Amino acid sequence: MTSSLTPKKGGLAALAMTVALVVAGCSSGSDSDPTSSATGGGSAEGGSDANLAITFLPKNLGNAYFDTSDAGGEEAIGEFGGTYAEVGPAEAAPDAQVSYINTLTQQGVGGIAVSANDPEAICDALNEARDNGVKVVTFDSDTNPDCRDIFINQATAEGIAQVQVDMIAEQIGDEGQIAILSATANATNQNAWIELMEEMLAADHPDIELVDVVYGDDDDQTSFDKTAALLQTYPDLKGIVSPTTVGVAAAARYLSTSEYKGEVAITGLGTPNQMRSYVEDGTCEAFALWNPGDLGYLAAYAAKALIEGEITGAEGDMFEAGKLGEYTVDADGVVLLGDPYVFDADNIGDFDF
Ligand code: RAM
Repeated sequence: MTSSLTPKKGGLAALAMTVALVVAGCSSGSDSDPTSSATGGGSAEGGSDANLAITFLPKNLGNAYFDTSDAGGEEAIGEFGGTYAEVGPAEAAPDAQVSYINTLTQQGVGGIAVSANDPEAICDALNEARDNGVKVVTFDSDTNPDCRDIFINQATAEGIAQVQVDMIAEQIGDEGQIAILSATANATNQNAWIELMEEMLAADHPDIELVDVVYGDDDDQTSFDKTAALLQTYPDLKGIVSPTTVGVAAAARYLSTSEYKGEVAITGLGTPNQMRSYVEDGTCEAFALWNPGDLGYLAAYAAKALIEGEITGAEGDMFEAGKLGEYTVDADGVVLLGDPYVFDADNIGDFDF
């Protein structure tokens, strides 16, 4: 298994180029069909009679993270000659994705790649889709395992929690009050990470006090307002951890023009392009993420392997994922992309996503 998000120099340059191509909507596959990948909803032939119409359903539209992950999916689907589409709600509400799933089932797509706003709320709709022959891949934020065929996990929950605990501890000198600014209250991924961060803080950082967990709903303005409220409520706050790209960017924007800039630490999970100016102006020392483009790319290849009947999602199943190489399905139908990666002033210039 490989990930192109690596600290090696050549890897960084290659990643920057790949990402630039993906963001520009180009496809690197010589056999790609830009007309089919530009439209969605129909079925496509992938060298067999398999229905390789695969639709991406993010938590919500208008989030740069999902723009990048879904562009990775589009690149992959272009490579194997399927039909890419993306649909999704404006707001990341628990059941906001249900109507989209029902429509995709009626349209008879081959696969759905979804990041879930809630572990349970979309399960009935997904299982109805599966009863009708649609393969379901969750990526980024899982449902309960019995509602999907495979979950593409960006990194282990322990690894994602640990890197954030390590960053905030280092940035505040391992003592003082901190708060967490999360996404939505029901998000499977953030809730798993927060639970582990709480355990790690309690076990290894006795002088750090987690005073509050608040929710910005992966909405820029709500996250901005929640940051202001945290700073007002806790005058001794030393740092904010935001395990969401929307939240960390909104909190950094608030801090960057406030009296707290450089005084209150901000870290968490962010995209380099959204965080660059805040790293450069000293608002944020370091933050982490993985490559969302690779995540979507891998989800698309997993959907293809399921649709073509090459795998069922059973432990030990193996499949090819284009430029990323070969992956193996672990227990509970989970496929692991790689490790989280820390961005700071020294390396952020190497990335463009
Ligand atoms: C936001 C979303 C997504 C999460 C990233 C880190 O874009 O909540 O689910 O994985 O942040």
